Amino acid sequence: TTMCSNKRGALIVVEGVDRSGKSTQCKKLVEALEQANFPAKLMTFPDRTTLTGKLIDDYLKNKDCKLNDQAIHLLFSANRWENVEKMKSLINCGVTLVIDRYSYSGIAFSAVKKVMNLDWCKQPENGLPKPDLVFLLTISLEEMLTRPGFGNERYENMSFQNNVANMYNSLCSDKDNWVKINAAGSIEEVHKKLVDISLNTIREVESLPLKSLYF
Ligand code: ADP
Ligand code: 2DT
Ligand code: MG
Repeated sequence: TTMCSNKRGALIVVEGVDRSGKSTQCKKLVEALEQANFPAKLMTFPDRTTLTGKLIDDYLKNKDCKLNDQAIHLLFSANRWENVEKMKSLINCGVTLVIDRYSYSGIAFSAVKKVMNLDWCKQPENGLPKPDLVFLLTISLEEMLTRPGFGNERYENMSFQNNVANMYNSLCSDKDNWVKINAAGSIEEVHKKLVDISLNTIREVESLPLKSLYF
């Protein structure tokens, strides 16, 4: 086994609707943490590079792909499960993972379809590494429309995103490891908040065991 740091890294997730700034902020957060001498790595879900990720990519791009709502839900979850060993070994070696979308995207995007109930959507996520901190970037749909527009992927439309925003809010309620951030501020304003809160969490959890997610 490889020798690694006695302090573990934190598992930090960034969630939010389309164009709330997740990808921009995740990248800047990793850079800032590394600058501050905290090893950090960016991860993104879906991880489109793996076998399940390629199926998911086809699905999101509306390619000829016959996956039903249940099957794609489980593939998104499998796409996280196949990364668990990698995630745990990085965290246990002291690397903070900053993750662009995680189980909450999985639950929210599937549950709003009203095909499977919320509880069904949560089940495959049980047992995954539990985030120490979840940032929910909030933005009004009007503000979101001022940013560069929807692409051609599935789910990129206003009514779907509005339902997802409501679902995120209900997933967030009374969870102490969630922090809502007003994402309408400038990129730098939002970034400063994320860095401050992340550094506190990294210090808080460095000697605590990584938990598992249970809904
Ligand atoms: P997401 O990953 O949540 O979809 P992105 O980080 O890709 O969002 O940002 C979407 C677009 O909005 C990009 O063009 C980005 O440059 C811009 N953007 C991100 N954050 C802000 C901000 N705070 N203010 C204005 N524009 C922003
Ligand atoms: P972006 O690459 O723009 O983030 O879009 N999604 C994501 C799900 O439906 N389930 C999931 O488990 C995850 C992680 C959200 C990715 C799209 O995939 C959706 C938008
Ligand atoms: Mg993004």
